[in-house]
Amino acid sequence: MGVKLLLEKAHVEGIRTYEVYRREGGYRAVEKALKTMGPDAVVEEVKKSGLRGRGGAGFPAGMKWSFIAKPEGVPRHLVCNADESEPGTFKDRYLMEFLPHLLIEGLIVSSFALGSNATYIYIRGEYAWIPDILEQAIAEAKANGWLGKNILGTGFDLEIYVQRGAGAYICGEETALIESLEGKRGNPRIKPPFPAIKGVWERPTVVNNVETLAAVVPIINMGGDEYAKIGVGKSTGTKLISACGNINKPGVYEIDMTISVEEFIYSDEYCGGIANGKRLKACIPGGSSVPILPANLLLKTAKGETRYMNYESLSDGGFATGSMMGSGGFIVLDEDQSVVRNTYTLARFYRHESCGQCSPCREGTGWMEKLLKRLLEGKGKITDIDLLWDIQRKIEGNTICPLGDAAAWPIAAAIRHFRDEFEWYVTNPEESQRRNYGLAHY
Ligand code: L3W
Ligand code: SF4
Repeated sequence: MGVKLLLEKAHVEGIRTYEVYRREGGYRAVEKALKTMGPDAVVEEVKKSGLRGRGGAGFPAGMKWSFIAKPEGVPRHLVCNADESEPGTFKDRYLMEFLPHLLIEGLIVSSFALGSNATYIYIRGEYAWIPDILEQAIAEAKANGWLGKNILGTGFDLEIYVQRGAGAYICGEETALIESLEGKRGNPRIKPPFPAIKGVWERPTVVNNVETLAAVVPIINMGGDEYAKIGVGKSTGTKLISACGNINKPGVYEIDMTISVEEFIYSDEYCGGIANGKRLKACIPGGSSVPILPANLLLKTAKGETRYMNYESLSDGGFATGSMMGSGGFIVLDEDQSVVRNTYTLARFYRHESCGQCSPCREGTGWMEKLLKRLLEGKGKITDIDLLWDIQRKIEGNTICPLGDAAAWPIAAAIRHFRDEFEWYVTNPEESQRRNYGLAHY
């Protein structure tokens, strides 16, 4: 049984309520941070912990916090990115639904560190039932003196507001989220300036993912150095993985990033193996924006080294930035799945979610969807595959926000690793239409 820092208490009866959460040791991190540490010391602990952003980019959280500008007399804000919309990713939902006080506690400590007196949770509209859970936890925390004016007599004031999104994936991109929070259409802004300099209402703002902010609680309780001893290399602490697709035990798992991908898929503690006795075909290890890997490259790297569930071991996917660890959305495909069809589903998703500001993304995502549909319908040509490759190349790196890249990478990886399957749709148009070619569930 691996170490559990976030989900340890998830199954305690009534943990969603303040009484039980407090009885189980909740809000100790707030007491410690506010009464004995001070803001700079909290930032220092988070830096020491090596915590990396859990939303997808893996950017060091302590470093981001230290970037926040502090102009005289200008309020600063913390924004919790709960717009979890990456296909295959549902770990933030789990945290918010079952451990709302853990998030609220993390937000109080983090707001204190950053000097935010008004902190926002921006939550995706489709998580319709969760804002009530969060509002309840906020009300309980306030009634017990953890929020409001002069918290614990330290002079620190904090209010937390929950803002619902309206169902746009792009609002998970931090600058689009900020625009939406300001009441505008969620169009990403050009960076720099980064939100840490100019964010909500042009004020210095830190945007962090739900899991990142929840992880601040164990970091403060155990100390940054102890946290950094868990995991390996620059993959410190634990990571939540939402596992789905053709596995026996889909769900949210907390791992300590030292386990191998093979163990994660096949051990009973985690995914429990491939469903229905099928063989593993491929996997998208970190949410739909990272490359798909065929089974042989998933379990071992091209050099034949065992692959582990951490940022470094999952970083040679052949795409420009980031790690295939991504948001931790682990999508498994068995031997019956069609990579072309799965790629089409993703292409359709990105076309639908493109905000339309940049031509390569707006036009390219539409073309890619059309070409993939043509292939799937048995009407494609071999040159369509080359055209697909060309279009994705022209999107990558040429857009305002990473959605363009995220639309391009899955297509690049699918063609790179499964070109024969794309060609099969061209050379076997009738059979491809007769076969009930599967689609993983995510
Ligand atoms: C100040 C600098 N701040 C960087 C900050 C920046 C941001 C963070 C990371 O995209 C990825 C995307 C998706 N001064 C700074 C600075 N920062 N340099 O650091 O920035 P960045 O640009 O590396 O990434 P991002 O814009 O946050 C996130 C990928 O994650 N993804 C997941 C997406 C979906 C979800 C979800 O549903 N939960 O996250 C999966 O791979 O494609 O590449 O805060 O401001 N010099
Ligand atoms: Fe909008 Fe796509 Fe450009 Fe991002 S890359 S700003 S989603 S058009």
